Amino acid sequence: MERTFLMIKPDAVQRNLIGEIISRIERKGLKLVGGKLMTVPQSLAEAHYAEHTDKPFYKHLISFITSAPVFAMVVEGEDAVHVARHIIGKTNPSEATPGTIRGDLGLTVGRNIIHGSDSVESANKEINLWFNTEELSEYTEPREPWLYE
Ligand code: DAT
Ligand code: MG
Repeated sequence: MERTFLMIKPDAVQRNLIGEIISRIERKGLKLVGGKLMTVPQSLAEAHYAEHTDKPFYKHLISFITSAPVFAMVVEGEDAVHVARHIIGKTNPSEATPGTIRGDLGLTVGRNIIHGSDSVESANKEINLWFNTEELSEYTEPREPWLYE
């Protein structure tokens, strides 16, 4: 089983879309193993988006992500990193396919609803950055035999 890091961004929290988004993740079959509403400290925002330091949108990105609470999550499932990115959709919501989270709920790249780790390597890094091990739960769901062969 694979784990990935997801973060519902301030725009979606302010638009009361937490329930809608978690519902999609649950219905897909991914298992929530950690979740918390939090205001992101500057240092965490900078560490999380370190790869984008040199981008022209970096400053806006940091001020946006620290502007209001986010809902951070760890989800688990077969191929979870890829599956989550797939249901999230393309970075720019205006190009994201309808049916995806960004395609259905977003309009612009600077307000694109949710973050999802882009590889197993970054998922592991991001999970460690955002969560302590005691904040993550290991448990079995009764639906599992109906999700996996
Ligand atoms: P993703 O979030 O799909 O992994 P990314 O890692 O390339 O996309 O960029 C991180 C975030 O930065 C993205 O979710 C929104 C913002 N961003 C990316 N490209 C942008 C652009 N051209 N203008 C404004 N913001 C941008
Ligand atoms: Mg990214």
